[in-house]
Amino acid sequence: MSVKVGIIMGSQSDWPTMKKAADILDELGVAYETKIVSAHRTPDRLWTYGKEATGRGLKVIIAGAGGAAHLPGMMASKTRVPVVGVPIQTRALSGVDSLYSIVQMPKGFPVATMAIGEAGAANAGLMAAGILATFDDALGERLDAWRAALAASIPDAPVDE
Ligand code: RP5
Repeated sequence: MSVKVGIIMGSQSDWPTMKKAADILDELGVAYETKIVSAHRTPDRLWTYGKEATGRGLKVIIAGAGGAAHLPGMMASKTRVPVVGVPIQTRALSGVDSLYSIVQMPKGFPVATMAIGEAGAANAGLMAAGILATFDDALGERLDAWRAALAASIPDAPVDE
């Protein structure tokens, strides 16, 4: 199975959040790779990753970063592969800093920005799967089944706990 999704993050400390994207892709049988790529600490690694992304067959890049979170936007500037951004929840500003850093891209270089934190990371996995499912019917069926199972798990009415 060739790797079509790259999950990149600015730091090892982002992995517990970004693992939620990987978990979804595991559930849906989507091959992915993981890599630490920091806009500030390893800019050359960022440049090389972006430059080679299309040639290596990547179809979606999920990029998570926190604080001055320039990784998703810089990656979007370097490759036409769609970038899904995940704002990491930070201690100082609860991830609002990450969100604003990622979402406010100038016209021309979009980043599909998810919610702050683990829900955003999980949704990034689902977003990547949805994109791949536009040209992979079998994956589309697995994604439909995943969504149906989630809907079926929601009770009709609340109960006293
Ligand atoms: C960002 O700085 C990373 O994405 C991470 O969210 C944040 C803090 O990194 P560490 O100091 O924990 O390595 O570049």
